[in-house]
Amino acid sequence: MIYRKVNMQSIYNKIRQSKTKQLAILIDPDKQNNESLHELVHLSEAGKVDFFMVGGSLLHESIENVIQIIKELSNIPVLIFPGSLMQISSQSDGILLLSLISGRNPDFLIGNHVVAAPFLKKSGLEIISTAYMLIESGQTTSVEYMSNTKPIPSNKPDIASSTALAGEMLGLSLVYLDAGSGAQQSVPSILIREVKKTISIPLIVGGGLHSLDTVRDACEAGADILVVGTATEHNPDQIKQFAELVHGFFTNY
Ligand code: 1GP
Repeated sequence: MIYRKVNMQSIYNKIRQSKTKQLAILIDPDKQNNESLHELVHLSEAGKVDFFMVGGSLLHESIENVIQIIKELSNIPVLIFPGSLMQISSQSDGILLLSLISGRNPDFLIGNHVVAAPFLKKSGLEIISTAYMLIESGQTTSVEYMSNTKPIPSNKPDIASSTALAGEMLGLSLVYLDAGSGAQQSVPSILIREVKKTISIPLIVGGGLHSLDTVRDACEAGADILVVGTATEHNPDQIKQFAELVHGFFTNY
C-alpha cells in the first residue's frame, strides 16, 4: 500500500505562510463512489487544490477507506472535518477540532472533545483548533439539525464578529463560517467582511459556494480559505477554475 503522509511543514504553518488564498475541497464519503472519488482526486491534483477536507453529517461509508484512497492517489494534505466522534482516523494528516461556538450545545463546545482528546493525542494527527460558526442560510441545514444548535442570523454581522473574536481570544487557531452543505445562500459578504476586520487568525468560509461568482464574492469579502463540496460533486471539472480564481487573491493576515 502506498501511503503518503504530509510532513514537510505543518498544515497550519502552511496556511499562515501562504501568500495566496487557498481552496479546500470537501469530500463527503457518503456522496462518492470509487470512480467519482478517483476522478475528484485527480482533478484536484491537476488543479493544485490546497487541501482535502473529509467528513459528513451521516456516515454510511467508512471515512478510513476514503482517506486511504485519497492518500494513495495524492499528496494534497487531508484534514478531517468531523461530523461526529465516529469520524476520526489517524490515516489523515490533521483534523479541524471544531468548537461550535455559534451554538450553546455543550457536547459540541467541549463534551465530545473531552471524549476524543486521549485518542487524538495518540493519533499523531495535527490538531487545528477551529472556532466553528453556523450562519443561517434560508432553510434548516443538516449540521444545524444534527447539532441541535441555532445558527447566527445572516443579518447580524455584529453578533458574528463578536463570536469570532471570542473564539480568537479563547485561543482557537481558525474561524470557520459555514452556511451548511448545499446551502441555498452562502455566507453574506457583509458578514464575512465584518468578521475578517475583527480577527487576526485565518478565516475559512464554506457552504453554498456553488459558482465562480459566489467564490469570488467570498474572496473579495475577506475569506482566506474557501471550502467547496456540493458544487464539485455535481461538476468536478470546475475544480481547476475554482482553484485558479482563489489563487489569484493574496492573503492579508
Ligand atoms: C459544508 O462548507 C461546507 O460544511 C461545504 O458546503 O457542500 O455547500 O459546498 P457545500
